[in-house]
Amino acid sequence: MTRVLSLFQNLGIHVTKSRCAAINCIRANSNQTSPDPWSVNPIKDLQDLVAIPIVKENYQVFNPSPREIEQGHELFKQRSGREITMIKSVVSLERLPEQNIPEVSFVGQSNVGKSSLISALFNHSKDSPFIKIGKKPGLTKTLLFFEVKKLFTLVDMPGYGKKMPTYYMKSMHGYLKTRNVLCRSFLLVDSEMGLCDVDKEGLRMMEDLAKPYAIVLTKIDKPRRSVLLKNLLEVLDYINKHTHICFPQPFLVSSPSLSGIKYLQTFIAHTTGNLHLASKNTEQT
Ligand SMILES: Nc1nc2c(ncn2[C@@H]2O[C@H](COP(=O)(O)OP(=O)(O)O)[C@@H](O)[C@H]2O)c(=O)[nH]1
Ligand SMILES: [Mg+2]
Repeated sequence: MTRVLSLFQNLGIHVTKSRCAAINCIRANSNQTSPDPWSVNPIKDLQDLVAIPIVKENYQVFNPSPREIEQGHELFKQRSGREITMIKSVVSLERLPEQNIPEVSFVGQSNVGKSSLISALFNHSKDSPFIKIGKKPGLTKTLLFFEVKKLFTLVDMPGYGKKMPTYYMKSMHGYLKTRNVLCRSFLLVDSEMGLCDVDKEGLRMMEDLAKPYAIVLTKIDKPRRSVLLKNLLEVLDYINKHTHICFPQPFLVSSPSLSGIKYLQTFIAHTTGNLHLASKNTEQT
């Protein structure tokens, strides 16, 4: 805990017991009017650990209302059996499906939780497409395309990393560089491990590609809250100092508990042009 506190101090964040108590009190009261824990941005659940806003106010650019979050979530619900389907699994760039609807992709190291996250995004639909979740790293070796109600496509990418064969790397890079319908990528980082060298390599690649992307911290059910906060603060510091293209607000998710899933669903609905947000302070992204 001492190390965590000194890290906060290095990042210029002052933690006090009395302010924690005050914020806790406000949270306790506000929780009474917030019946659905899945609708909340999980960053808010860490706010009681520090006395100043975790994400600076001018970086809080995505602020959907509870109603908008329900609308975003609604888009991922499957009503009839074939509204959300896996349309293609491809290895080479020549075989990419021809799509004229917006696309978002999920990029990250093997085992970071890409397939689990896509599965969780579809979790509330009873006939979700079957998605393989790896016990061993490197299970997804192709680009998997999931179409949602003919409105947009989610793409599960092969995990990158040191052991990634050159042709996977080429197809991933080529896809990210040339895909015209790609409107946002999500680079996934394990919230328990924090940013590691391979993640930073991925971030440099995304910056070089200069295509819109955001960071998603996965597996937030695993680390202690203090560790999660420390790793989140490091990610925010990295975004601030080393990126120009990255969306300023990271997304926090847990696939088994579904924490943060509705909030991310809403962002995807918005970023693919399927949900207009009227909320004050929401940047047109
Ligand atoms: N506790 C926890 N485990 C997760 C989460 N997401 C993924 N996992 C586990 O991490 C492993 C790799 O997940 P997978 O989705 O296959 O990762 P991928 O290689 O990036 O597609 C599997 O054993 C998952 O059950 C999460 O949010 N919380
Ligand atoms: Mg996978």
